[in-house]
Amino acid sequence: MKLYSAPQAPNPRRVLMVMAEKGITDIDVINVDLMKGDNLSAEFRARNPLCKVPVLELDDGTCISESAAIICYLESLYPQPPLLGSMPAEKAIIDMWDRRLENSFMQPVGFCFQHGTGFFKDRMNVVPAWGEESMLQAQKFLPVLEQQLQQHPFIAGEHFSVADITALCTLEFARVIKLRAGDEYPAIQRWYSAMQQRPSYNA
Ligand SMILES: N[C@@H](CCC(=O)N[C@@H](CS)C(=O)NCC(=O)O)C(=O)O
Repeated sequence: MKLYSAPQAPNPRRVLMVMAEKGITDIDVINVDLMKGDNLSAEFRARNPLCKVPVLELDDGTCISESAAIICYLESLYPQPPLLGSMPAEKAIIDMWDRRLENSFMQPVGFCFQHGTGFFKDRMNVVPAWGEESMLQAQKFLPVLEQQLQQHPFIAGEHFSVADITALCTLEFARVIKLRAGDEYPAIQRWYSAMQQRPSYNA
């Protein structure tokens, strides 16, 4: 299998961290140059019509995009350690947090980056006011995360899960928009220190 990835991009990093947590070493990682627009080529578009990384290409040529879908596939192939939960309620709570993180944190951080910096202005309409609004939306999520982490060691509860990976990749990427969880968020800081100790942190 091949994983089309990009250095420093938060969504491919989610998949790379899952691979590291599960000890998956038999997937070739191919870096795509997003800045040069290699993901906009006809060849890449055939793998993902939305022209985004990550994409997992199976040995028969089937292409799976969307980080959550790729992670779900990897969890089926490599069930240990479980990152999507084992019991029905646990699975649902992990999925709930992962969706909250994608919709209410990663997406506004991404919009703020795109509309605030104009990084991809060659391929989209940049609306600076939308960037500002997205920053406010992303900021609103930090107290939600803080409250959850005051009550639990990990985002979805008592165990490390894919939700921690999505949160970490988003929080670190949020530096580009100068959004940080400062001293007013002690539980997030405690959790973040623990995340940095995991071997997958450097994936
Ligand atoms: N919903 C997708 C989002 C993928 C995405 O936005 N990827 C970014 C990198 S993190 C990308 O490929 N950007 C390149 C571009 O927009 O041209 C997922 O979960 O994988």
